[in-house]
Amino acid sequence: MPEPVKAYGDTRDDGMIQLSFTLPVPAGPKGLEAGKLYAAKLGLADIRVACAKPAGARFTFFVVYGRSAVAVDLESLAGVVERPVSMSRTQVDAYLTRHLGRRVVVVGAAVGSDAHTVGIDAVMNMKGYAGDYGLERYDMFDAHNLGAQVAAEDVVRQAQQLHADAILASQVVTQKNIHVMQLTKLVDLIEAEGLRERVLLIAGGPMIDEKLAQELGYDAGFGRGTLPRDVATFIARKLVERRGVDNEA
Ligand code: B12
Repeated sequence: MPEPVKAYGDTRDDGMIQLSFTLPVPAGPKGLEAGKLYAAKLGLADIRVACAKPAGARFTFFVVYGRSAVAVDLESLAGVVERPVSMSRTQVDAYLTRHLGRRVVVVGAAVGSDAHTVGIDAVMNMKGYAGDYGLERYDMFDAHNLGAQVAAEDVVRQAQQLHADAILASQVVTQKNIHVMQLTKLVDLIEAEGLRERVLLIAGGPMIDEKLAQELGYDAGFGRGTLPRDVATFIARKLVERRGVDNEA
């Protein structure tokens, strides 16, 4: 049985971690002790303060190094889905050409009130993100980026008109659970229109993860740091897998 996992600083399992925080106390000897005490109450031992700098007149910013006894049991994460390594753009194009034999239609938007375009653009636009080209650049994707603040009804209408294989819904703002409401509205509409079995439904945004996406009835959720190739690979594999099932049926 695998050993529980602890943080690694200098030697394996030493539990050393570094964290930063700000306290509403002026920088100075009392502020420094307040920072150490705070770190101790968080459960750290062998505390060393690497930085205790004023952040304005009444606040102190701390960087603290210390030992944590906390360990994580990987066995408890058995239900978490590991995604296989993503294919490159050329590999995805070749895979789709070979196994699907047609272009994949994708419709994406920042849905509802969300005005943040950068995330959905990063995945879909030609230039892509972090050196990874977006879906528009793939030969085998027909990508339609509808932009931001697109009503769920319009996303569904476009998806129907274009016979979309996949819908990409971006949600960046999570205040008052607005993302949950907007993603739920979209999935409800798709189900009401009888489209759910026909489209892959993918949610994304910095606070979105696989667990939340699945709970809301989506096929996948992609969070911070997602590359276009991750999304392209998921869509390609899933569509080919579904086609295999259809052919067998
Ligand atoms: C730029 C920005 C804006 C710009 C947006 C301009 C634009 N055209 O997009 C403007 C000024 C308009 C703006 C407005 C607001 N913003 Co703003 N904004 C930001 C900021 C600084 C950067 C966001 C960004 O571009 N990130 C870069 C992209 C590449 O990252 P990403 O979105 O995470 O996308 C990646 C992944 O998440 C994923 N992904 C994202 N979407 C999707 C979709 C799919 C399908 C997939 C597969 C993957 C995927 O892939 C991407 C690439 O890896 C963030 C703070 C921050 N540093 O993150 C705040 C932030 C997102 N904004 C915030 C807020 C609160 C607002 C406002 C509500 C402020 C206000 N009170 O008016 C408004 C919202 C207006 C609205 N109706 O939505 C908060 C959100 C807090 C929360 N969780 O609710 C943040 C976090 C700032 C903060 N710390 O408070 N904002």
